[in-house]
Amino acid sequence: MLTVHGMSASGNCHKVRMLLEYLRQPYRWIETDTMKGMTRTPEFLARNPNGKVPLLEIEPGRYLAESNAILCYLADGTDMLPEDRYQRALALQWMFFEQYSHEPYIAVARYIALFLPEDDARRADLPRLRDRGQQALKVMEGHLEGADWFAGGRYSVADIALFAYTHAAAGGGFDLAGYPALRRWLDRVRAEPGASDMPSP
Ligand SMILES: N[C@@H](CCC(=O)N[C@@H](CS)C(=O)NCC(=O)O)C(=O)O
Repeated sequence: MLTVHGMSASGNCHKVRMLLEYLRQPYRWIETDTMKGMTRTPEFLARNPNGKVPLLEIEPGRYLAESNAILCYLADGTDMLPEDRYQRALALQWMFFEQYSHEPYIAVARYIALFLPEDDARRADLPRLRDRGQQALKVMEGHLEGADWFAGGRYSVADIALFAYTHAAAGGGFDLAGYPALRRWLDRVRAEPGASDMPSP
């Protein structure tokens, strides 16, 4: 059986849970709290030297890290990864966008706002992170004004990747009121099998 080493309050880990639930694939979830140093133990680093979750254990001793790589692996051959070459590349385009232009701002702002003490120096970064995060939300809004989904004309791994931290953006101080197309898309995703909001930390 597949094993996911993940933290329930992490959007990157939530992506994996949502896809496994959509696919109705049995799995075991090992709660791995990064705040308690569980990704920095010698045992965990032997499995993923980068010390991060999610980590998928495909079979004993065979691991895969990086949330969006895990999504592609699990979705291979299913309706969640577009078969068409261009549409599949568009799904990847949005997943790379998520990792480079969205997650580093929206997820990091959420982490600082929700998990770090009030006097933590990293709070000084919040205005810059929120500004850059708004830019990513505007790019998504522009796309969603003309399309229901991000790739392939239907729900796919690209939607799951972007849903993870977008639906939880309020935790980072983002107000989604000014993004009507994006809010309609969040509701479309929520209506898909296996979709769920992340539990509050
Ligand atoms: N690019 C990675 C990012 C993973 C990541 O940053 N994981 C965080 C939790 S959201 C983590 O494990 N942090 C623990 C640490 O850095 O010590 C992915 O998409 O999987």
